Amino acid sequence: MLNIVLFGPPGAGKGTQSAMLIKKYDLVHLSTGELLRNEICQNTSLGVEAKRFMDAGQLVPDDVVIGMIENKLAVNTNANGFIFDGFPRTEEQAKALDDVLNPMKKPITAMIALDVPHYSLVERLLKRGQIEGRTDDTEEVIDKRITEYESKTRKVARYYEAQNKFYHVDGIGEVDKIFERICHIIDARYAELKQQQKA
Ligand code: B4P
Repeated sequence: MLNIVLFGPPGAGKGTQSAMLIKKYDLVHLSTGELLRNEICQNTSLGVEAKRFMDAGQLVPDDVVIGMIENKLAVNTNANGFIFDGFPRTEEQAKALDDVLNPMKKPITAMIALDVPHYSLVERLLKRGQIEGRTDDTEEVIDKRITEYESKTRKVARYYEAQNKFYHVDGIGEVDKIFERICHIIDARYAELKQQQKA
């Protein structure tokens, strides 16, 4: 089973790469951003609450996001594995994820971070804002989202580093090239785990 956490600041390309990875490895895509936007579209009470935070560039409270992920894991018990896109974004979320996966003997395989400099993030997100009209892709909100990432999310990498599961790739360049870099890490990690199982 492959359980991959795709990590990086807003606009790093997590969603873009996840869409390709789920096809290649036959995994289930769990994007908390997408799940939250679906709730907003359907005007649910969860969506109304989440929108306030998202439009302010803030993280949605942990209990809301953790509950959503637990529900999705519970209805996908036969999956080959998952791509966690945009989750976990806090240490509490990372611990909650381990608390669900470890007892099932389906631990996180690797966290792969996409390294993208600040100016490229802003450029990409402003461009997406013009094309898709996402209300959180405005200059002011993008700044807040990146600040929120630096203060609350970046440290999640250390959580996986402590478990020897942290990897990172250059997230600049053609989408296909970045995809190759990520696949290289996943394939090597998978082979390593297979060796360990045999030993
Ligand atoms: P997300 O939906 O996760 O959005 P994201 O971080 O902006 O995007 P991502 O990194 O996936 O970038 P993408 O591939 O789209 O989060 C939105 C909000 O939801 C958060 O701010 C927060 O409020 C809330 N939220 C979500 N999860 C949460 C959690 N766990 N806890 C609390 N709150 C949570 O790429 C961006 C753009 O770059 C695209 O237009 C793409 O086409 C372009 N691009 C991608 N790769 C490129 C490349 N190689 N070169 C050039 N452009 C590229």
